[in-house]
Amino acid sequence: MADFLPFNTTCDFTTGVLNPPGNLISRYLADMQGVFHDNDAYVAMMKENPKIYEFYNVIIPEEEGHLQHCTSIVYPGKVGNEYFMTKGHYHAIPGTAEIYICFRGRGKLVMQTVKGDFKVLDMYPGSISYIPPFWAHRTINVGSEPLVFFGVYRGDAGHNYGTIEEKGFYKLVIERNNIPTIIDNPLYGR
Ligand code: PAN
Ligand code: ZN
Repeated sequence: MADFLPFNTTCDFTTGVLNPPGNLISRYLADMQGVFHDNDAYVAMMKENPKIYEFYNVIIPEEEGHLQHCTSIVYPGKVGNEYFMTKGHYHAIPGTAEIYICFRGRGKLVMQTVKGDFKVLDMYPGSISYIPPFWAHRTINVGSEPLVFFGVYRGDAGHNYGTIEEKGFYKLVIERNNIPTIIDNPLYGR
């Protein structure tokens, strides 16, 4: 690891774009079947298949001593009354934490554990959110501009999407009377 040389990446705080871009992953609505609770709204919106979010990963070895880091951009919008959001995941090594620093926009950071704990934090420019070991995490754009944030986590943490894909999050964030509102997930476990 001592052979690995220091380097800079440049981030545009407004767009979240990294230079060099590293590994860019874009997720469109078509990549998120079964994620949003209103399937009729999902099907109707599939005519446009909008981009929901993307993230730029700096290329770092997947080893314990390193730190993965990336920027994410969640676009504004809704599927029915549910805001655009990330898929969400546990880390493949579940006992690895993460820090999110928000640069732009308004978000909700939804977190849960397999034991049943649940927590939501606000994301706003300057917020530094600590996602402790063992907490699944998803980000939701509840504003009208892109939600842009930086994340950093252990090099070998990896991603486990399967648990969330199978069961979902315990709760959802929907718009009700123009206000982001947390409700029980009617589809949890189905
Ligand atoms: C983030 C997320 C990113 C996209 O970099 O990977 O925001 O969300 P999903 O991975 O849930 O699609 C992170 O938490 N990395 O560990
Ligand atoms: Zn993560």
